[in-house]
Amino acid sequence: MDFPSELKIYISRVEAGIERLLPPASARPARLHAAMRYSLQAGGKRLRPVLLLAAADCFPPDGGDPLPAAVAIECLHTYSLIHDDLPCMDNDDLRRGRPTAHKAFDEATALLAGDALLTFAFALVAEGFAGHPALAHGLLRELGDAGGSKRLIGGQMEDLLAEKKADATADELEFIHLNKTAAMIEAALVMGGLCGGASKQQISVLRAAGRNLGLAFQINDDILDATADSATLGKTAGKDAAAGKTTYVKLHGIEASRVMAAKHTAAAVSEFQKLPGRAPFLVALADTMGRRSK
Ligand code: GRG
Repeated sequence: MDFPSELKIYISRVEAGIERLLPPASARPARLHAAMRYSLQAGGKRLRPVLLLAAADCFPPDGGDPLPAAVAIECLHTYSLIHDDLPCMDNDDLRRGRPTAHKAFDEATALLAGDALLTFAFALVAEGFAGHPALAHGLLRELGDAGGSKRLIGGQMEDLLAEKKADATADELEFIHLNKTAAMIEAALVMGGLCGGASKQQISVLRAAGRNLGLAFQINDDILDATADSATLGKTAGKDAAAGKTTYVKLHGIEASRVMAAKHTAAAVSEFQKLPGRAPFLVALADTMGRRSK
């Protein structure tokens, strides 16, 4: 398997899906649609939609196209980034190598663009899977749960609360990252499995893989925040230490954090290998993510 070429093909499918499925920038109100496209088309690794498409591809094709679900999860993820960057949250100026949405537009437009991407994600799944109501139901439930008050938004809430404390515990940190980061990665894999008609047991495998991949991803994110520069990351580096934030690096140090990330990556790989065909692309993606530099 030629991993870089396959990855490129998946990313192209996602980019084309975004271009085709999002309302045009000229749709009224043009400023809102331009802001949605600005953030969504700024690049980004497209990790979650690629995971979704690749998970679906582990199963025999059943005629349904998972692309609307892949674009939907990227819309929801992008909304969370836009809102996270707002002055009332992380107050950041740089995202995906460009000025953040509220810098390029204004705060109110950025807030609304985030809201619109969030609701659009659900509309896209409802529309894209209208011919498969049971699948649409499963996908919407997964997206709603992962993006909801107990997971993504709950993780963000606890993250904000933890910032006010001198030191968060390892348990609190794990709660934050299992929800703020791992929930959407897990949902991407599970939604892909649902599109591919995975069994309950295969869905559990995808969930376990997503949990481990999500934790590995976050630990690597903490390591990169402490070791890489803003130009490489396309977002402000060194923010965690500057804010005195509790991270894996602060709690455990760089070397122990690297070991933990490698352990979670290996656990994700061993879950992927339980899937039909041993999921070589997902295995390679997990390994590559474990060595990522941005
Ligand atoms: C505002 C509800 C709400 C949630 C915000 C996404 C988020 C939660 C916060 C951003 C800060 C952060 C470190 C989140 C953890 C998840 C994470 C590392 C997101 C960035 O994902 P990447 O690296 O970004 O996949 P790209 O730009 O490549 O898509």
